[in-house]
Amino acid sequence: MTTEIENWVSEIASLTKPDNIRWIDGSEQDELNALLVERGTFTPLNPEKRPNSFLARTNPADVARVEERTFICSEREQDAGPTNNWFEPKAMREKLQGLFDGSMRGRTMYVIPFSMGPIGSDQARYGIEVTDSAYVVSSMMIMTRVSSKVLDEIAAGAEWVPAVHSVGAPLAEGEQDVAWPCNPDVHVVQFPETKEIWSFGSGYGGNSLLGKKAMSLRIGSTMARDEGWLAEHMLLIRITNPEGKQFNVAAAFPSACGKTNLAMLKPSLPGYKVETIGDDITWIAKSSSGKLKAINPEYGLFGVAPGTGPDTNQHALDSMKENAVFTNVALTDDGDVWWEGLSEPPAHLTDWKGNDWTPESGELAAHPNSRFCVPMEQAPTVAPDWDRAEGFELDAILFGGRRATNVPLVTESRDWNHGVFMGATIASEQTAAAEGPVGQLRRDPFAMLPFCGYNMADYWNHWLNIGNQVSNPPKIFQVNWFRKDENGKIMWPGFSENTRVVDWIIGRLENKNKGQATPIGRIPANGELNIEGLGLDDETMQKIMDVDSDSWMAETEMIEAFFDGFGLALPPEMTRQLHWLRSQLELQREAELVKS
Ligand code: GTP
Ligand code: SPV
Ligand code: MN
Repeated sequence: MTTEIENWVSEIASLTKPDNIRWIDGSEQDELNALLVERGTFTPLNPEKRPNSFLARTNPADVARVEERTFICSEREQDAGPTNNWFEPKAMREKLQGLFDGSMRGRTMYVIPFSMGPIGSDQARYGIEVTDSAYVVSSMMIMTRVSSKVLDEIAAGAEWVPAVHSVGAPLAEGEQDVAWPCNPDVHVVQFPETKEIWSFGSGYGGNSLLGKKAMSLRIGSTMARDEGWLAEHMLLIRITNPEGKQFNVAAAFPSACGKTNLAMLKPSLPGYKVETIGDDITWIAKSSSGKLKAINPEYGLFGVAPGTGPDTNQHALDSMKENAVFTNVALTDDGDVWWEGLSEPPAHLTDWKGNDWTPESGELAAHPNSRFCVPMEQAPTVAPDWDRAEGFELDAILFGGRRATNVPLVTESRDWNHGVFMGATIASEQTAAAEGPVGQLRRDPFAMLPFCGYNMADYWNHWLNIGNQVSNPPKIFQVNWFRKDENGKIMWPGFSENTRVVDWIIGRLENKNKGQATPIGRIPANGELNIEGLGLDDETMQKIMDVDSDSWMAETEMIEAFFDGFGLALPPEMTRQLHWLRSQLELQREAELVKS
């Protein structure tokens, strides 16, 4: 152990004033789970139904990431950019000193050494999280590699990210604890220059499991900028096609927009195989062969429960048969879990708030952002070599979002720079993964809006540079599973049937499909997308693929307004791409006029 870490731990302890300090080495899972049961944070599930599994119910006010309370504290406001909440670092430090002063009183402070990426790999990065939440420790042991070996790596000179977490609910002498302690004054704070994380108030998900969004994306993206790699909100899969050829694909979709589902895709076309490497975060570096290579820095899955059922994602269900922690799902009368989309609703449940529930209750039994948490290794689709240190060379990158209108099922970019424009202009209807108005359309570039640790415009520039530094970058596509008809019904069957889109994309990589040029990129030519047996008529397919010049012209206005917010930081290439798109839309409009 280094004295640097010891000094830091005692410094944090003298600020937060816990009763005890406990160093975690990764062997404590069972002990902590038992403690969480004793305290009432965990309800053990029926071991005959689901061995070694638990249900946690949070405080109903602590159920999702809180983006309004997430701060990037760079020295200069310009370095956080217009899409982040910036706060002056010195003022924030003072604020944090106040919040954390005595915040762990009456509790144990756990010290968790963790690694994002295989320990010892040159792509791995280390962190130490201190927390007063046993739930966080137990979850971190699933989601990251928690081990005292991390301390050895640090002692041997590796860098590490200090991450401080407190639920902000000190206990007075003799005070009875609650099942889910938290504090409404949530602060999730990143200092990109000193690579520090401070999180106060929330015990939930990305707010408190600091290896995830805070380190792997917010701090990760700034490390990546400085060191010449990419830290992304992406799933990572290896696809084997019917000819036995393998393709590695990463995909960025905003929160609750389908990453975990695509990561565990159960192919609907014969001869295809999809193996899971990662479902939420991908770190990408330049490989020696002129390609980009990727790893999943995480160690577990923290997936959205609602909507996960035998018809949508059987593989995900298989991953959570045992050793699973569920948060904010409903409890069945026989001690198992339930959520909307799992099966026909049972006659009686205990809902996520702990109340009696029947189908007549008129409320959701599970919170829309309820989650399951399991080790990666439990995914039945996990690639046997998923955590190999050398990573996986990327053949394609997909960008997507929830778009009821405008965006076709699949579009191929013309080249890398156009692909970066596609990523930069992704918009998506908001989901329950974050506090805020569900369903409202917002720009979510690269699905990184809540996760980019620096100026988004500089991040686009970094993307442009990385692609142009390698000789064989992956091809970039945009997908949209969520286009709706005039009755508000999603037209594309999605889930397993997304295999058909994957099939077309691989056909493009192999140069077997030609596609059809449109102003926004190449879409499948007539007959190229295999829709055999789906029962989709021509009119519906036409609507799923349609590129409408008028509504796209309106979209360019929105894109321009969004770009304007970045001022001089906007890479000129983005403006060039926008002009090109407009000129192509003009041409299509003229052609349509001639035709009519
Ligand atoms: P985060 O973990 O928040 O980053 O979410 P994610 O991107 O991994 O999303 P996930 O795969 O968990 O899916 C979120 C929701 O979208 C679930 O309710 C899914 O059932 C639903 N979903 C996923 N894929 C599809 C699809 O192809 N079609 C439709 N209609 N819904 C989908
Ligand atoms: C997301 O919101 O993108 C998630 C869940 O993956 S959380 O871990 O809370 O960030
Ligand atoms: Mn996510």
